[in-house]
Amino acid sequence: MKRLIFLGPPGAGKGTQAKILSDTYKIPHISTGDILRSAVKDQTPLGQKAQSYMDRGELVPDDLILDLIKERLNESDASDGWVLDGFPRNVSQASFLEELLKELNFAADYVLNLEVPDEILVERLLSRKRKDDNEDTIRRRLEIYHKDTVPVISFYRDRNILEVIQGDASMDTVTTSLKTVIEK
Ligand code: B4P
Repeated sequence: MKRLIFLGPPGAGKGTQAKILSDTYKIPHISTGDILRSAVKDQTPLGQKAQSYMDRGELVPDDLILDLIKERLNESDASDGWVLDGFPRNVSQASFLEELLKELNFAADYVLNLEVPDEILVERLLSRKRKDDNEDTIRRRLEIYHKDTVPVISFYRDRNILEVIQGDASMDTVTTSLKTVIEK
């Protein structure tokens, strides 16, 4: 049984690697970015509220995300493990998740922090050409990452479940490094 949380800046490869681990270990891949993008595409009430934040490269407000994660982690397919990708993005989301996992009698096994230098992230994201991947938005997402998400790294380091993986390598190399940590 595996409960894995990915941390890392935008474009670090969280989504890419989370999908691979989800297929390898047959556990659901829960990506708040994918959930939000699909809500925007379908113009659901959540999508309508989230869209302007995402287009600006801001985090969407916690009140839009917390209930959504709670519901998703309570679904039956999440009882045997999961890969969380894109959540938590700030310390208040991390504290919420910690309480929620306690209530569910679960604990995260590993928090996998993918490290990649900013210059490489900008290059990767510009070549991806997603709607929120223009240079201004990318810079804003990186600023928000440094301000709001970097403190989450210390939150988990203090709990002794943080593993740092160099994400500035080929996709296969990164996957191998991740599996080495998870299967040790
Ligand atoms: P996310 O969907 O989480 O997107 P991301 O951080 O930009 O990308 P990720 O790190 O997953 O990169 P990927 O693998 O795709 O968030 C989007 C937006 O949603 C946020 O800005 C925010 O507004 C909102 N949001 C999401 N969660 C939220 C939350 N919890 N609270 C509030 N708001 C939230 O890789 C990027 C590119 O690099 C790809 O093209 C890939 O092919 C390439 N790549 C990957 N690994 C590589 C490697 N090893 N070498 C070369 N290229 C590689």
